[in-house]
Amino acid sequence: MAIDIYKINPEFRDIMPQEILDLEEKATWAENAVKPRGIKELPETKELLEEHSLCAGCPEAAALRYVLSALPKPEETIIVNSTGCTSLMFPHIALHTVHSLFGNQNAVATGIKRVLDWRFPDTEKDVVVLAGDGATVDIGLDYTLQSFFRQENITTICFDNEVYANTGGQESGATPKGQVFKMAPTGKKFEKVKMWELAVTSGCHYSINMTASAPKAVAKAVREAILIAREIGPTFLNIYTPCILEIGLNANEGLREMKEQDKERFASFKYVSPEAEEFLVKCKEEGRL
Ligand SMILES: Cc1ncc(C[n+]2csc(CCOP(=O)(O)OP(=O)(O)O)c2C)c(N)n1
Ligand code: SF4
Ligand SMILES: [Mg+2]
Repeated sequence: MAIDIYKINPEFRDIMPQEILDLEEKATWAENAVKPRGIKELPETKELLEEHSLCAGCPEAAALRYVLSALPKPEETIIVNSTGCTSLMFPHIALHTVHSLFGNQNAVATGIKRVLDWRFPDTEKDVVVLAGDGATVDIGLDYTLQSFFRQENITTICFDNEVYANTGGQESGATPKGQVFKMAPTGKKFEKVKMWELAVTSGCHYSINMTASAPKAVAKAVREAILIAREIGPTFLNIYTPCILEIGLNANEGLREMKEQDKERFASFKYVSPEAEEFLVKCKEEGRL
């Protein structure tokens, strides 16, 4: 039903730009897809995000394309964002998105998810939080953790670039010890907070730490996390999307940086609770994964 929102009124079809026509006909809406949506379909389809105003080569933009390609049901998904560089992409996403006050994203997502479940009891509505490390692991940490404690059925994705990038380079809880930024000249005084471990302690049923160097791995994690959040409870993904500007890299060097960090601070970590593990087996048998 929700796909109707994206259908063009026949009266206006002749004046619609090709861009919009493509969105209706060639985007991988779950209901249009002949095969399950995924990263492999990106080259042949109209993407839900094509333009953005981030710095050229910013890994956040690539990572968001992978995330969007993996949503099990984009037409029934609401993405809740917080202020930061990620929010520069949100006006360009062809989906329902909500921009929340900086740091409040998990509280806002909680309200949206609860109301949707009440209003549409027969439809699976996915609520996904997507925010930076400043919003998730620093100023908004309390709200993030409280949503895990309450076992809210939402997926939280942190684009961890280890800095407050959008405000010019302050340190966050996710900044590594000793790191100096333009607006943190004396160096970070304590270790990087391992949010993926905190997420497990705080009740998440699925928690991952990874970089966005491998598109298929990101897509798989997103899909699993969203399906688990629907049925079991909160899920968390921490994805390294380096701020090439703040660490002094060129536009073509983000991928190399992520690959290097695959073996360092972002060495693969994956936790799946026993209930979630059992559920994933069922999803595989049913062809949902
Ligand atoms: C309530 C509130 N506090 C502070 C700010 C200022 N602010 C805007 S973006 C930002 C930093 C965002 O950092 P992060 O969440 O890591 O995202 P990034 O820009 O690094 O992707 C801050 C502090 C704001 N807009 N609103
Ligand atoms: S400032 Fe950093 S995080 Fe923000 S768009 Fe530029 S490279 Fe990306
Ligand atoms: Mg950041």
